[in-house]
Amino acid sequence: MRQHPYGGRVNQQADEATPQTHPAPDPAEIRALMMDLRRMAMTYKFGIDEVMTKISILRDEFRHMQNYNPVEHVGSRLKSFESIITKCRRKGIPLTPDGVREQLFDIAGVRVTCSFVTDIYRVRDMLVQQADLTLLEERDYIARPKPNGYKSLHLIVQVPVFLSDRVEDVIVEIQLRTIAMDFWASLEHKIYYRYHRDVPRHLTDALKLAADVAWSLDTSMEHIHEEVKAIAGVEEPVGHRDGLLSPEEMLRDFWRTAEAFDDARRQG
Ligand code: 0O2
Repeated sequence: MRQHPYGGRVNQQADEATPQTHPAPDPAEIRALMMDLRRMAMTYKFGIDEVMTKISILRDEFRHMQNYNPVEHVGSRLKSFESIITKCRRKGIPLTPDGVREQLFDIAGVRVTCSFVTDIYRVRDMLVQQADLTLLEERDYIARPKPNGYKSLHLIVQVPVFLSDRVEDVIVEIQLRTIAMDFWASLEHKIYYRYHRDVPRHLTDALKLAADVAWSLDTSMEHIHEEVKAIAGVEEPVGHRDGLLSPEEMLRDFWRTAEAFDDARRQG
């Protein structure tokens, strides 16, 4: 017997006697494999949930305590089955649940879009110092952009997911980038697939130029932001705080509630 590409066993003798026909896999094995894949997809989804919650807490705390929001947008995706197969083939990873689990690190992906480059590293530092998050690998494509102009900070992290009967360590890829980097990467991704990875030279040149322009925009915006931040007492406009209370408003609310509570106690 040898391993079927998707994990089941195939009868080698039967396979060798009739090489052009594939033996029908055992239905019980298919059921077990389907169950394994479903469980795997679910744990990756829980891994994403854990990371999303961490980012959401950091984002809200920052907004409440510093009147500042370093995170513009957070998105997540579970890599599609087709995309997993393509990547496994490209990288020679065995198409088995174990092969995928052990060698493919971007099945669960979270993308964080920040306003400024410094925010990217600030969010990174806040995440990696958390005790239950392990940084397995870091690829800094901002410090060392890809030759095509791609920039982002990639973190491969491991987070524990507490299930009913066990704890599973799930690997999640976190991509951190600015709005300008994200704009560039989305367009490049579309072009790359539109031309089936064989992009004409004039477009790769134009993309490289656009990446340089995007970087220049990021740098200028950061300088303007730093200058404005240096002006004492500058706060983010209330309208931009998504209805969140400022620390002062929270305190006022707290005292109002405390006074109402005291009044009720005195009367009661
Ligand atoms: P999708 O559709 O987002 O899932 P390696 O061969 O080890 O260098 P690997 O393992 O793909 O490559 O790691 P890498 O380079 O860090 O890329 C991981 C993901 O980053 C990619 O996943 C993309 O999402 C993104 N990325 C990396 N390079 C580029 C790029 O040049 N352009 C754009 N637009 N995105 C990029 P997938 O599986 O390629 O794609």
